[in-house]
Amino acid sequence: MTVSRRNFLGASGAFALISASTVSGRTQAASIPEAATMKDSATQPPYAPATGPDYNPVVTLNGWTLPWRMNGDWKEFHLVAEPVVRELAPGMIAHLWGYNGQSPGPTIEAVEGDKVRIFVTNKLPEHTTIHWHGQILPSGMDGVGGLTQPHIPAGKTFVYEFQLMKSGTFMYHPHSDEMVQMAMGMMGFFVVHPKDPAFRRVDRDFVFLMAAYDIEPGAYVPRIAEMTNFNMWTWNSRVFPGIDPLVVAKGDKVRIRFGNLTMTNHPIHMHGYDFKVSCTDGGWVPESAAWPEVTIDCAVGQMRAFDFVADNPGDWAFHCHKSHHTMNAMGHDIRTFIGVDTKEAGKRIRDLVPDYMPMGTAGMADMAEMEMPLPENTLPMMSGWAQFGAIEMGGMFSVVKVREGLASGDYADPGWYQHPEGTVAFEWTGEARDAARAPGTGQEANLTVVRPGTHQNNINN
Ligand SMILES: [Cu+2]
Repeated sequence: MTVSRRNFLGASGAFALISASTVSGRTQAASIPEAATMKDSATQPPYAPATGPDYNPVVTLNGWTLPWRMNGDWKEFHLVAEPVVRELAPGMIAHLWGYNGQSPGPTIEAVEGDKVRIFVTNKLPEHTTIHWHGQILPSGMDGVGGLTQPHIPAGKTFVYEFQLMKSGTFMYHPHSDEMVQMAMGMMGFFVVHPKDPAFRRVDRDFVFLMAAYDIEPGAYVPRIAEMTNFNMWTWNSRVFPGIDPLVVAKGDKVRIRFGNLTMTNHPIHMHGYDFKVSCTDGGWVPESAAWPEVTIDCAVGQMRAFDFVADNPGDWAFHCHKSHHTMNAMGHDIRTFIGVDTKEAGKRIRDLVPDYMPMGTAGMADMAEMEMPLPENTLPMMSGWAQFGAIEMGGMFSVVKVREGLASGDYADPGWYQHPEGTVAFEWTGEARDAARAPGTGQEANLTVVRPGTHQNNINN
């Protein structure tokens, strides 16, 4: 973090002596807190509270939490709306709009009952506002440009003040030229921790927002008028293999929270577990009312959190279940050639286009392994490697890595899972099944299953 917490709080402590807490918000607001900024797109360590009630801070996937200062009994934050450069994954950057150096903006974390004062400085070329999605607050603090406040002109700073009425999972985004500003990446997470630190407490708490961009290969700026045909499906403005793994210690209670600011729904699926929705942007789901799922559909404008106990170690795929949302840009426009004899067609097309190479006649998997020449600043449709080969994914995909013996607070990538002997799918090397079947009897012959490195099983069907 570019602002050390000690300096930040030290400065605010000095200021608090001068300004009595009885002074009205407007007078206190005369001094603007420093706006921390982040240059890095790696997941930053959780930001533990040094003052106020205890809570377990969240981990923002490929993101960070905004530092604050206390000013009397107000918790003060400073967001700067501005153009940013965001790496979507190694090999591709995007010129977006965001907050404090990144898209999405930093996560805001506070506690139920806190009085928050949020300074918003507009360094965009046009006006903006911020809407605090899901918060119960005075109408004039709701951030709807024209309706509840004047738009914040370029170059100006506005102040939002409200008390956090309930704990839960929220977000912030502009309510001002929304189509452009959200298509450009303006959004952030807002977590309000319960006053009672024991309430629904978990050991690890991950958050991310979903955003979709349409960025042509070789381009840097999203097409802001696009409504359906997006080609970059992101979690926190990152795509696989640029999304960090979610690292979890075996036995941890884990929460994963996400919100959807794209233009379509995302069925979010995690392997290896069942889990329950614990929280929405409307509040906590009573434990007695939660039902088991392995996929949670998150509609546009919604937020969902699910909880599970990490008792099943492994490398567990975690992704949107729309298969086109686990792909990146290059190759989206490819035609279907499965089953087509492209030899003749290919020859004829090469007369016109010398480098032409028909692809995908047996599926598209070969594309993931091929080192295709790419235009500048884009990403292949499917990529990523693991211990057994190409993962053939992109977009909204990551891996939940559940490991034994991780220290609490250790989020470092532990590498690939070391599977216990005899627990990996393996090639069957016995006789061909059709030949072994006695014709006409309906009886199946003995099948010999050889587990690599272990023993031999005779399965008698
Ligand atoms: Cu999706």
